[in-house]
Amino acid sequence: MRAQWFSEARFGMFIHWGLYSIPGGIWRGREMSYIGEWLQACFRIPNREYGALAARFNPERFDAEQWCRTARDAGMRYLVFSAKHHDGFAMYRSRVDSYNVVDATPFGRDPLAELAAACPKYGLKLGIYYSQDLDWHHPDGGDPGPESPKNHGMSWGNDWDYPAHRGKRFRRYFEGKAIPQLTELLTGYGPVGIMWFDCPLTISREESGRIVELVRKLQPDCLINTRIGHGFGDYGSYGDNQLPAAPPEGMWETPGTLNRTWGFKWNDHDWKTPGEVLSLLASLAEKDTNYLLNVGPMPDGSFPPETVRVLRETGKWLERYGFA
Ligand code: FUL
Repeated sequence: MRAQWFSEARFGMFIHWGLYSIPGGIWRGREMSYIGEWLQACFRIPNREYGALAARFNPERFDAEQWCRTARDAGMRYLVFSAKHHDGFAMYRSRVDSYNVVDATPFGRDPLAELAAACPKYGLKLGIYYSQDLDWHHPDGGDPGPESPKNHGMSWGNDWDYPAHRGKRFRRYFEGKAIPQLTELLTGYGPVGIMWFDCPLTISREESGRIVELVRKLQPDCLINTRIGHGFGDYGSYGDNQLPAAPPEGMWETPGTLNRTWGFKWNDHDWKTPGEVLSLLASLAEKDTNYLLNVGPMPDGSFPPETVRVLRETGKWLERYGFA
């Protein structure tokens, strides 16, 4: 069964890493209270200015093998890497759009390629996060418009660079960027275990279905989470940090943070203890729900020391009692 590995996996590593990791929640001396990867929307930073962060992206300590080893030693069986978050910046080499980590940064390496090569060595399945709807860099990226409710006071779409909501044609972004980039991701990195989609706010049923078809065609064994939208998907994504009440049918996963953010924030020190992680893992496992626990790597490419400590302790405990 193509999904068997997922039901048995129980524990995975979510990785949110991007340009937002550099300011780490602080922009021009002002600190945001919301999750770090929303920095651009929070401060309504124009793309010209936000994109300039790319010139400073040079994570000398990035080591895909080290990331994978940390995941494996924590008892995790898969990882999901943010190939493109809502800011629209591709964290892999994209020929479709030069707004990507290889072409736009002094780093010039493709972290997704390095992770794809490292994962199998540590028994990990590779998953890819792709924001299929929201894209703040593209003029036609998903935008529910000024009448729709805000997200913690922020616009969902980029209405600071591109205010004319009615002139936006999602289709142009969808055909011109999302589909071609998804094609790159599904053809350039070997077997993909999961395509992890998010925030289906404006995408149509037909468009979500098109993505499903593309994944099925290019990677028949790849699983899709339900945040693809419109009831599609192979397994259910609960809300962020959500503990399900009753064991549901089918396969489920809860994405969770280790502190209060996904993308790295300099001043978020509110770490869960290994005991808390273990008890969440156990409660979720009891409900046949995988735990996709997040790591927000720092701008230098390393994991925050606290993250490493908590994950190491968690893994040691699981091993001692025969769970890993
Ligand atoms: C949410 C996103 O908006 C957050 O930035 C994060 O990626 C989380 C896992 O999903 O819906």
